[in-house]
Amino acid sequence: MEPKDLKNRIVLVKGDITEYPADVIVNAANSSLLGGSGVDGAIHRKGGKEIAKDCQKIRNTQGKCDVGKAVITRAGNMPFKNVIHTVGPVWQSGKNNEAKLFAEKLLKKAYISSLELAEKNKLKNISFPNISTGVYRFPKDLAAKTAINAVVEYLEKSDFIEKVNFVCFENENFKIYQKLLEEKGIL
Ligand code: AR6
Repeated sequence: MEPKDLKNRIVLVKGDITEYPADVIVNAANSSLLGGSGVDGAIHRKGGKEIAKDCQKIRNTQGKCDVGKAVITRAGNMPFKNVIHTVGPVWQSGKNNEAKLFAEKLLKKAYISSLELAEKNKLKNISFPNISTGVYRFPKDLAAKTAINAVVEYLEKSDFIEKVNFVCFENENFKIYQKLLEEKGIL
């Protein structure tokens, strides 16, 4: 696929994911699905009890959400059709190369699982936060590269998803994405 075609389907945004219009937003959750800090905290605060209720229901029926997997709930008080909750890998410092590759693979899987779940639920416009780059301490540049490559690979295979919004809360992440997307001719 030409960069110009991806240009229309990948959007870079600086700000709060709960404030940017989309069909569905992705939450960087943890395996318990019971909430936390960072973007998870913001989404549960804004969305209200409905999201926690749905997460609890999933816990009761399916159990915990493994790293790299994704589940879907309603969006509560937010103007989205749904929220997809995925779990990124925790980065451990002093990783050997094998462990680093495994972490990258799991982060890629979190993006792909979310896109697959969006498509399965007929959601065409999806926003992602910078999964694993906060509490889970994944190196920001490697996380951005992994996220962009996963999304590009998916969009090249399937034309169902119309828009993927990378919503960067921090300026540092925004700049990293800007540089990488420009290098690929997407921005
Ligand atoms: N909109 C968009 N991005 C945000 C927002 C927001 N409102 N708030 C923070 N971010 P993190 P993780 C960015 O820590 O590293 C939670 O406790 C933030 O700047 O939210 O995957 C969960 O329950 C960072 O770049 O998620 C898990 O236990 C990015 O979101 C754990 O943290 C991800 O940071 C998951 O850690």
